[in-house]
Amino acid sequence: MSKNKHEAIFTPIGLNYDSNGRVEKSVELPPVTKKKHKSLGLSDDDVVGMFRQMYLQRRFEERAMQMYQKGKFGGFLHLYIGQEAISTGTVYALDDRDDIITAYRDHGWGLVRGITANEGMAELFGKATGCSKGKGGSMHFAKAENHFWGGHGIVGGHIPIAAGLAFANKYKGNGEISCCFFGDGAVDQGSLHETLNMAQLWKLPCIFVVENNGYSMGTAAHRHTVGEIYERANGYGMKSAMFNGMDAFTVYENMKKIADDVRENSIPYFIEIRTYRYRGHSMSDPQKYRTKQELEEYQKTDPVERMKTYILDEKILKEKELESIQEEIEQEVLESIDFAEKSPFPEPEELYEDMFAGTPYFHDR
Ligand SMILES: Cc1ncc(C[n+]2csc(CCOP(=O)(O)OP(=O)(O)O)c2C)c(N)n1
Ligand SMILES: [Mg+2]
Repeated sequence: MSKNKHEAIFTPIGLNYDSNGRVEKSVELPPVTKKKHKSLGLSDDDVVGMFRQMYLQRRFEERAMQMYQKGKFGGFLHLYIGQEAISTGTVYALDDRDDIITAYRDHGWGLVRGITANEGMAELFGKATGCSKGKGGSMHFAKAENHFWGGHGIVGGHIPIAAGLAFANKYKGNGEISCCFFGDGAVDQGSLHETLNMAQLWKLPCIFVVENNGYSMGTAAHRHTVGEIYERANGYGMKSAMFNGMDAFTVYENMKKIADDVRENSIPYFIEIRTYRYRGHSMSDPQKYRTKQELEEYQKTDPVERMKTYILDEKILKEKELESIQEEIEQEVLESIDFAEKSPFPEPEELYEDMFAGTPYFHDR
């Protein structure tokens, strides 16, 4: 049977090569900033701190993956590997008291917002010493005292909560803003559009950020959504931006400017940050929907390697010093595995604690 045009478009798998033999990519990355760290207002220490953070997120997840494969814990495990410049650049651009909320690809966000490797690994292992007392697992990292509100499993489900956080901040007049991260797979969920409408109507100081990593499970972004994602904002008269998420400086530069605007003028903002996830959607993904060549194309722009090269080129640290930081982080992660293994599971009674169901409203009826 001859293939017609439509069959080619709707092929269930296989983003291969286009007719010119080029690797067909699921998302196009815009250029990165040309500015150096000092002109962005970052000190040498900030740059080293950013590297530390990205490397911690990377090694934590690589080890978590090994532990999962060894059967040390079960459930889902969605890795953030490849996207670390977004969490890192953002947290450096925001104030520590600004609220952050994200979806289930949340380990990197938790770590950069102060969850320790111990607390994170213990949470994966389901132990009582975990950041959510072992009752949340991979998808529900949280640290409310650091204004990190999790870790949410329902696609688009946390977007209205971000508006609620922004509403609370505006109501209290505390000058804090909220920042909500979700995937390209969430952009057509009704919850996003209902929230954008209210956010614009009430001028809520909230930044809505799509981490467009090219895929929603196994479906490439350009096969599951029409038009340009950041242009969704136009329908609501909301300000928008789109930029490269494989470079921490680019994320920092843009997020800082946007956060200042949102804070100063109490307005919402809609952003698409383009990035790429190196690993499968979750651990059970055979990744038949993409080619090895496509993955390799993006790995050439790896955020961790890019930062390492920058630090050496700018002579911020010597190679030996960088290596010892890496070694330190490696140890921190290995120790977290030990900590998680030795920690106790929560007691059965703890199942009834930290529950939202205990409101008088439900009990009295
Ligand atoms: C409402 C809802 N529908 C479907 C799912 C199943 N599901 C889990 S993750 C996912 C894909 C989301 O992709 P994206 O938003 O791009 O995030 P990414 O995994 O790329 O970070 C889907 C469909 C879900 N969790 N919630
Ligand atoms: Mg995605």
